[in-house]
Amino acid sequence: MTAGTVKTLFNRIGPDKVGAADGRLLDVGNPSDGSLLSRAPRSSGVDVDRAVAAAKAAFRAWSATPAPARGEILFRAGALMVERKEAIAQVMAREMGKRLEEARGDIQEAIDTAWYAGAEGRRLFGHTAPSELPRKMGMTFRRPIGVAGVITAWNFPVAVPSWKILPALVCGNTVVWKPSEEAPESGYLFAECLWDAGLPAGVLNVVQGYGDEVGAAIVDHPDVQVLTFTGSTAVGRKIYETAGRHLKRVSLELGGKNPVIVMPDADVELAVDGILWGAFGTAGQRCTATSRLIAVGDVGDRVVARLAERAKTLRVGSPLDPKVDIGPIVNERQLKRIHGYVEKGVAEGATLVCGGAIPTEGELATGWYYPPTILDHVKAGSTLALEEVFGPVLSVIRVADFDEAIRVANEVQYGLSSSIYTRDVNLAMRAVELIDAGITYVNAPTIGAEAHFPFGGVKATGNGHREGGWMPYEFFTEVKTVYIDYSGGLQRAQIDNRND
Ligand code: UN1
Repeated sequence: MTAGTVKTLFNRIGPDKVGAADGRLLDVGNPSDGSLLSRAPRSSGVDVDRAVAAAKAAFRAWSATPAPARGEILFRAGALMVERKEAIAQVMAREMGKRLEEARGDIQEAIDTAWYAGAEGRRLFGHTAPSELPRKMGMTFRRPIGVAGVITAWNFPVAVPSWKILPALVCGNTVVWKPSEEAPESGYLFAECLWDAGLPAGVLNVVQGYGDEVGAAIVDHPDVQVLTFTGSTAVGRKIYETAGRHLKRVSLELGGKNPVIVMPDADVELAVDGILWGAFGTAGQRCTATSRLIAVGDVGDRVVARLAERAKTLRVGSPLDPKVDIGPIVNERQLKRIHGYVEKGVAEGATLVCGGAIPTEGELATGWYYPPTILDHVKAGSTLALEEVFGPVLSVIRVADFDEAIRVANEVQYGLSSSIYTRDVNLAMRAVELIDAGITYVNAPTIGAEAHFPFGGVKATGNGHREGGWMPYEFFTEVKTVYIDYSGGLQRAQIDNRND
């Protein structure tokens, strides 16, 4: 690619489309072929300070705008996303390597969220309850918090930001967002739908750059009252520590090590379809990806044999080719990390069933590709059984019975998504009850959460919050309790209503 076609990207601070204050840029590569796609601002604390000041200045008017009117802007933004879906998908597929079909799905998830969040402008319900005293009532209202700091990952460059930004906005907060440095243009194009829909200047500000420069400055900024982050558990832990010192409200969406339990009575063909899609869709680069197959009893041999046959038919290649099943890994560092896990798994005694080698010849050698990889007889408690790989790697753990399957499912530090394949409704319901995870699917893959249901996990996957559905509206508001005494006299709670 010639230098002339390399795009220059921008921040957006208040009404201004600007570069980093000190003019620095970072390179954005195409993982399919290693070419240079664009240069984005490599911003720093100065840029964050300006963005936070713009967000703070915009807060008064935005928070005073009636919530239904805020919602209408989100509806208009949703309509623009529908119009621009293909154009944004094309950029996303090039920036982070997601297949076009999946890139369209990523944007669709944001569109779904826009409809939900827009309508929430006419809800944002409070509660009313009877008072313990006569001629007195109690009720609650929701109030916006202030400036929200949003830091997101590259693997869902539009969907995941939409889960955070759209609820934050309809609740009346203003936002400073750092999109991932791997997908800065996808992020900018999503934000542009909101600006073009009529979002006032300063309500949503975008600051491009690296986590340790821009992200850290957002987390540490005293005028950012609420933070939401999707990324690794290690970074989430640091953010929580810093934010804790400031007493900030924080929502963290972190790692996963998602299991599929296959029982001997399962429909094996259905399970294989679900495991292949869950493990190798988006090249395994989802926090919901199927990372462990826990095969119970004699189903192990059958399911592994079918998986191996089918995995070999999956095509690895350009995300722009509709015949391709698995696109590239986002960058070289991740590719090496994934391969390192596979080597470690083999060293720890697992059997390599298929994949497991970085392509060194032909077209695939020019990008960051990794084949669908299955390791069988991975030992419970070994590295591959416990750590998040974030690539197209499936570890098969063989167990004797249902109880052992649950024990193994729960032995990891994470608890995001999970699944069981069985025809036995009692076992399915027991799995729903016993698996430590935020999401459990029955006879369906671990990926594919819908925008109107809560999304999030337990243990080291998060800190107790949920995105999606009705829950983020609680997170992005403060509750105000109001008592109205219309008795005309002093009434003392806990005292005047008692005669004991
Ligand atoms: C993520 O990987 O961070 O359930 C989000 C799914 C998608 C969202 C994944 N709807 O796989």
